[in-house]
Amino acid sequence: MMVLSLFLLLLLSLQSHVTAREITFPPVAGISQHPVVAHAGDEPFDIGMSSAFYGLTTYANLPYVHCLSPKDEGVEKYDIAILGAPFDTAVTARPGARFGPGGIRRGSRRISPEFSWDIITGENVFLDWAKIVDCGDAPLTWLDNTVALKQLDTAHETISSRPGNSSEYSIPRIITLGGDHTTTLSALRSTYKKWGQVSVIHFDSHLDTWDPKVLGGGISHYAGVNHGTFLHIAHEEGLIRNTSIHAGIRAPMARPRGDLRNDARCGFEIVTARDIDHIGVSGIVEKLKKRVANSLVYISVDIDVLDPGSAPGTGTAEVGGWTTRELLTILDSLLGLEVIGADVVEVAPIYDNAGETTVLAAAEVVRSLIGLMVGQPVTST
Ligand SMILES: *[C@@H]1O[C@H](CO)[C@@H](O)[C@H](O)[C@H]1NC(C)=O
Ligand SMILES: *[C@@H]1O[C@H](CO)[C@@H](O)[C@H](O)[C@H]1NC(C)=O
Ligand SMILES: [Mn+2]
Repeated sequence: MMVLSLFLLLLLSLQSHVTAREITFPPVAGISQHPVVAHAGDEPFDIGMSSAFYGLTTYANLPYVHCLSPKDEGVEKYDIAILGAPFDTAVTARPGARFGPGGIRRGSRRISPEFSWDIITGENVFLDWAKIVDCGDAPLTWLDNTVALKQLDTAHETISSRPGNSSEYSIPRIITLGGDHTTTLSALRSTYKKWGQVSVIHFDSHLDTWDPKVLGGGISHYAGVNHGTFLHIAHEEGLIRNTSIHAGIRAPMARPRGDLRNDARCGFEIVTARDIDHIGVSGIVEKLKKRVANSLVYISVDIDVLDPGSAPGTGTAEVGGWTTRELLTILDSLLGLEVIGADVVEVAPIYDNAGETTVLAAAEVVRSLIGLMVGQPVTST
């Protein structure tokens, strides 16, 4: 009898514990506006952060939208679209960036839109006026680079041809998660169709304006289209303005004068990695802003602009680069530029470390790029 009543008492206390913490799940993965709510007695409270590990992995737990659907009906509207470009068959050093989009999303898992008020600016880029979604990855073949780039051209065009959610944008902006740097060529082809020529701010340790004759093209035309020549090709195709600029350059050249002559011909000025030691972050920001003043801007961030200590997970690492903090301050200081497209490329998680240093950095760079897009005064469509 004694044992039985003890048992009943235990059962009763367990039961009351369960009813005191009734948990409801958000109706969709991607938590914006759908926090996980628990009830302690009569008081509901928002568990909030716990939902960062809920459902499938999208960038910063943003909602997934099937932006590449061939139909318009049923596709949710958006203002800023995250698009993965899993492509790495046009690299000159180590491959692996086809896993970059997945890596960057994994690096962003902890970010939850509700818990993203910036301690410096007081803003929350996710809960501003723009509707931001993750479109998943574009389907790209790994067997034929020409076909893969055409697939990516089509993906960019499809996504930017849908109407914006807000009246601020009639053309949605895309932030591409690379993928090797060749993928930027597709993005620039698509921005050219929508906006005409844009100025490029190109964060990289390498010039990437190599003449295909110098880098790969001696083999075949096909081989000449690669992650070290795409800016040369973008210039030849008339996609970019001659007011473009590199930032963070330090890698060796193939020819002492020819490479630089060709780089200037392609419309670029150069800020080297070591300039930061002489003119500081603010001097660099000033140069970048001055160069692209009064034009639409595309920002391309090759993660190898960072020092390998800050981003080991990349194919063509070069020592002597910037720290993550320096890059983020430079990016955030570009607020006010009219950024119509952006990317973070060359993230190769297989060379990353157990602490996921590179993908965490890349995820934060994406957040800065979103900040530039939502924070700017919009003067064009
Ligand atoms: C998207 O558009 C709808 C309808 O205009 C609006 O109610 C909603 O607030 C917008 N979403 C965001 C996140 O701006
Ligand atoms: C860009 O090209 C225009 C016209 O082709 C020229 O007038 C201008 O000086 C060039 N700007 C730079 C920075 O090279
Ligand atoms: Mn590059």
